[in-house]
Amino acid sequence: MPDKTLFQKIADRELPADIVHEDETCIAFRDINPQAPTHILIVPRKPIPSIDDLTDEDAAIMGRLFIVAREIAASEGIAAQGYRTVINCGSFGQQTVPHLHVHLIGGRQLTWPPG
Ligand code: DGP
Repeated sequence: MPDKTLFQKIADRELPADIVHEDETCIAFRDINPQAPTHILIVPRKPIPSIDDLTDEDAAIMGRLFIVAREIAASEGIAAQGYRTVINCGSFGQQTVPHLHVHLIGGRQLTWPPG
């Protein structure tokens, strides 16, 4: 059995986090280093390392992550003004935790393009 990822340890309550949502597919908690007033990570329970590892069997999981993002945006009160979802991938994408996750970022005016 491979070592658990950081985010699996959070999902299994082995590490603390400010959890805002969980269901059988995913867990969502506040980012430890928020880049905006609302910055939440939505993480599949399945430890898919990155977008680059996705297969057809992960399609429903990925759909669920974005449905949950919409639901959390509503509950956080950021839906009307708009928000951003981001999935970093690999070194050039500046992914630092090798367990796929959606960043839900909002609560302030964001800029584009990203750095
Ligand atoms: P990424 O760079 O896309 O892999 O994003 C990883 C995010 O995870 C980053 O924004 C910081 C956050 N993070 C790292 N360690 C922890 C932790 O222990 N707890 C929480 N809540 N967030 C973490």
